[in-house]
Amino acid sequence: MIDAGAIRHDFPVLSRTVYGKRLVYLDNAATSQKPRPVIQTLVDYYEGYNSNVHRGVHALSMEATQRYEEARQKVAAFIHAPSAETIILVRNTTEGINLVANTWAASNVGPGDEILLTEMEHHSNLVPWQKLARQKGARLRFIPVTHDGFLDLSDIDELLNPNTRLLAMVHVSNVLGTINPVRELTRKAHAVGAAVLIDGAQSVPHMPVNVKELGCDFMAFSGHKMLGPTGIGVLWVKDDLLQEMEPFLLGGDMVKDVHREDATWNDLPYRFEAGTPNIADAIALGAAIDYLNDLGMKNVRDHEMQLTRHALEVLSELAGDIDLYGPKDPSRQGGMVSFSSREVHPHDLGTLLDREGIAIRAGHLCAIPLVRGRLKVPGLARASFYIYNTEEDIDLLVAALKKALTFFRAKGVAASHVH
Ligand code: 7TS
Repeated sequence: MIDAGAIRHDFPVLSRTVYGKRLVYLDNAATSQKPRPVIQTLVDYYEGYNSNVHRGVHALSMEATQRYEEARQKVAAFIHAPSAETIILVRNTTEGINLVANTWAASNVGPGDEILLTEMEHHSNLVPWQKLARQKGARLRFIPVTHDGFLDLSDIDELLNPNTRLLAMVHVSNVLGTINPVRELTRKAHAVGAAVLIDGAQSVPHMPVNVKELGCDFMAFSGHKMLGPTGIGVLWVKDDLLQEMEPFLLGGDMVKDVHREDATWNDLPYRFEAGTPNIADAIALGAAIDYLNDLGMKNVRDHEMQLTRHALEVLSELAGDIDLYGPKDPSRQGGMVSFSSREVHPHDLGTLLDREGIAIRAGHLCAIPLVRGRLKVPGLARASFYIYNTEEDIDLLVAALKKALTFFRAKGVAASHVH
């Protein structure tokens, strides 16, 4: 069990006020807050052993290298990767996916090939594939999303076919919260010879994830959504594919030997980490993983399920005023709820909630084809939870929502904002 009330004390920012109100932070799918041990790890690095890695013979550099490589091992263990060599440290999920598009996919996707995505992808698992498909003469295809927010698998045996080179899909949707059946889909994709990339940005921070069990070939996620600093993320690649991949960024640290006309590549995974890496933030991601492991990822998931259950329950009191999106089933969705008002534009709702100290996300949530194309709304409001959120936070959200809706109704201006 997670004691969110106690955990909150580890997060300095949660004790601040916004417009004189206690901060209620419900924008965790965008980025999480950072606990003191993570912040202290950054300070310790810069005050105690700041230096470059992998190249120094001096004590500070060896210390930094050791801590940096320990962080890589913590990441590997956290997702049950078979070895630390299969962990590439990047900036974020977006960079991880772009790395795959520019390396493995650049050499393995050709004219007439198909890349299968879903209709619920974040732009970072869509736009890189659009460019690749244009360059290679490949075709993008999409698994549709049903009205209640699930993948519609009725045509999956046609969508996954011998032309499919890659299935790239989100594990947990950042818009609907839907937990996708990635393990089953990975098996099906492998049966037709396609590789599988999973966008784990909204799953790895919130539930136990085991890449060996899932069986996928690539998994990308961001440190900043799992208590770590910004600027550090992870791309995991299955060993046999990693061995074949050509480097993406070229320069220092990724080479073994360099001649005037050519060069040989460094060992794995260093050949994919050109230049000075994000040392401090990687080490602090290790501290974030320690923090999550101390809580236990199953407990994290259970806590968020409980919060989602509570949110769905109390939001149902507003059934006449707001529409809820996604599964509406805590066991089938991540810790978030998305909704829209029939009368008030989500940005206006977000702004009024902000005046009450409540931080939510509003808009297209970086998934325009899903939100505007499929759900056909201008935007959504999303409350997303983490380990330090309480049922009281959700009650404050609902009270503020009621107040905002009453305010707009009284002013009678709301309808003109919805377009
Ligand atoms: N994939 C998913 C599913 C995401 O939710 C996000 C960020 C990304 C990829 C990109 O992560 P980044 O760290 O590379 O930026 N999602 C959100 C969100 O929902 N609100 O703000 C960022």
